[in-house]
Amino acid sequence: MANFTIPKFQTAAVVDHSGADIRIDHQVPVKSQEELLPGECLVKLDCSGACHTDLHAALGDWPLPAKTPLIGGHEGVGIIVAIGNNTSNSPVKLGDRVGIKWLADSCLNCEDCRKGREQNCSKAKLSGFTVDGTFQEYVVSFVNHVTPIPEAIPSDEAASILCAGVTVYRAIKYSQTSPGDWIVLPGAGGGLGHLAVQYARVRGLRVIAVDTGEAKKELCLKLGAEKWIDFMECKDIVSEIVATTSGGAHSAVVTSASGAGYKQAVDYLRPGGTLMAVGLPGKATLEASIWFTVFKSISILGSYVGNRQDAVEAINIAARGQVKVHFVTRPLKDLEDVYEGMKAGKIAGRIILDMSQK
Ligand code: 8ID
Ligand code: ZN
Repeated sequence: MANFTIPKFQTAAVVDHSGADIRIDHQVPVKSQEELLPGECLVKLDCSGACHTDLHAALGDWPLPAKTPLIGGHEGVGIIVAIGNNTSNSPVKLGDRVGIKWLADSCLNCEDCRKGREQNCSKAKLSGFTVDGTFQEYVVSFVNHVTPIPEAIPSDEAASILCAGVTVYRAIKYSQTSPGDWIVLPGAGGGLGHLAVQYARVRGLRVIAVDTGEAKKELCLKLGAEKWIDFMECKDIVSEIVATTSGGAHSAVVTSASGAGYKQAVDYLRPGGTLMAVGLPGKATLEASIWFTVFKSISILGSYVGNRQDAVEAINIAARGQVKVHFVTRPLKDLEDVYEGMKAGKIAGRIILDMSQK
């Protein structure tokens, strides 16, 4: 059996209270093997993606508060170096390379879990929100929910599939679309959005990417979007989409981090169209004409990360090379600066934090 040396202390990026700057702490305790509870595993992380959700958690701008002090992060990949004593029927073993997702754990026995909506389990533990996440060298996670990473995909390429990828994969899966249909992606140049462009193409959908700036435009068109709309420049997004799609899009998957991305979605969908709400602005409300929602038979659905099966499906598509995360690698200590870039909307694709560069 593999034997790993586990240090007593490690480096982590800590948020002391909501709205505080990131503090890099080199003396954060690491749980020893004996301290792990049954079902828990310790993962030595190679890297972690930085999701806009981590920024919401650090700012405390959601209706639900995160734990504090908080170690954020929920797109981690690493090796299992310890498993709690008395863990039974573990689907993973020491030395396995696994991914850590937003949904760190769920009970697997309640109605939500049994129906495959594990993310809605009332006992769910959330990485980087209700339990410490992947912005540290060693994270405690749970054997039943970590995702085995196929050999074909390197850790840095796999990381953002674990939140951004899974989330948009599932949203598109339930978007009630068929090959050849039009899908609008507000937020297309961001972390979730640029993967949505690719998962949509894998399903044979025709993509209208909505976002802003040259870098995001170039990225979206390179990834297979058929049409680009800059939301800062376009005067009439509804007419533009209705004209391009000869009568309205079949679906919109909104991954914008602001409420503005949701505006007009019901207006540019064709009858029978589906709005998938994914982006999570904390205080915005969805304004839609009830009359036209009914008259056009529009579906409005919330889509929240994915279950274990969605994760396996999303990572397998990426491991086959059909979807690729566009990313820049930075050291963990740059996290505060990464958040500044995210606030300013300057990041096309994702930033991956390399845990070996402290
Ligand atoms: O399970 C879920 N539903 C889930 C999972 C993971 C993340 C939801 N999220 C949420 C995040 O909490 C965040 O609110 O999805 C949102 C997007 O996360 P992200 O992709 O990690 O954020 P980003 O990389 O900053 O991308 C957001 C993009 O939205 C664009 C920005 O320019 C950026 O490229 N955008 C904005 I802000 N306003 C827009 C608008 N009006 C817009 N694009 C089009 N129209
Ligand atoms: Zn996320």
